[in-house]
Amino acid sequence: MKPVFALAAATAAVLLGSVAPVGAKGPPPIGSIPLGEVIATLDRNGNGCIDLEEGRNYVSRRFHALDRNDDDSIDAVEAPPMAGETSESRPIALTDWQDAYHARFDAFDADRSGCLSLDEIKAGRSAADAGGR
Ligand SMILES: [Ca+2]
Ligand SMILES: [Ca+2]
Repeated sequence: MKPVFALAAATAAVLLGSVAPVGAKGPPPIGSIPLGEVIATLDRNGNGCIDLEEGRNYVSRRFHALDRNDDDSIDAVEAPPMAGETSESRPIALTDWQDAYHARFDAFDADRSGCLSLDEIKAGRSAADAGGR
């Protein structure tokens, strides 16, 4: 793709309100999944809540989908920082990505059950919206 064409495409994306990075694929950030769908999307063992491992598998899949050159590092080209991301610095190593997820999981898991209920996710997101990132 020639630079001038890429620029035109990027401008069009901005104008259309779609600012997804070029080539970005894979699952969306957990934080962007609608509240009513997040449990159904991530709850693989059907216990009605998101276990640490279920969320961890999800964010790991997402990491590898974003890591297009498979160097186990996500740079700013592969994934420009977006609102709601767990980290805004680049590049991000897989371990840092998972650590950020763990920290977020712990912050959300109010009753320390090791599993996030819909209420906990709802409360966690409200807290994040209020400024705690
Ligand atoms: Ca589960
Ligand atoms: Ca990479």
